[in-house]
Amino acid sequence: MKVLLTGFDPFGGESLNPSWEVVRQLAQDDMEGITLITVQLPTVYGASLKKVTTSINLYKPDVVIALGQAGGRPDISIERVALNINDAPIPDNEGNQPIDTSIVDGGPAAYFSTLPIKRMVAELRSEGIPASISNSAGTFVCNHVMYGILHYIAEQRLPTRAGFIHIPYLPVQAVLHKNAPSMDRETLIRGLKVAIRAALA
Ligand code: PCA
Repeated sequence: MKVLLTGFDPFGGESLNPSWEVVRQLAQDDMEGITLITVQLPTVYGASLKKVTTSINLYKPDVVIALGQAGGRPDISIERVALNINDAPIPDNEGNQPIDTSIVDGGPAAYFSTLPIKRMVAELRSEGIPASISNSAGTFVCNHVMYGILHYIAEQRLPTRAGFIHIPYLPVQAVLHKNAPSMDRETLIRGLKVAIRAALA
């Protein structure tokens, strides 16, 4: 099984992005039976999408899992749905801040994840890792990428399954945000391995 796993570069004044920290580590760990392709996406509207669709076209993965930071969330959240909207609460890493624009003009209002999201949550919890389904990936670059991946797969009629996972701050980030929850690196890495296996099962 070939899995394309993506993480983002830091944004919003953070010095790191836990999504890339996790992806970077997983690239070095061997996961039996899985060919893992890892790509870093810029936290930039448009450019992120271009890079991920180019990677899908190049590597032809069976499964695409994109990861992003969701500061303030307490657990590993498996996204259910991506909306056809860009509504940036802050500028992206190139200063773009689209407000209420479509990702794809005339595209469907939403796409559902094609990963087994309930199974992924159940497996994570059974391994003692806090996880839940999320019904909104937000309206920033993560939602943009999730929508764009699912739209590309639909348009190209690929058999590829895809979805998005948001993860909390690392403790080293959370100390700078009063009362923010965090999850440690080891748990995130273990959790992502469980989630990837569950997605492929
Ligand atoms: N999180 C942002 C974009 C990049 C990232 O890691 C988001 O939730 O949209």
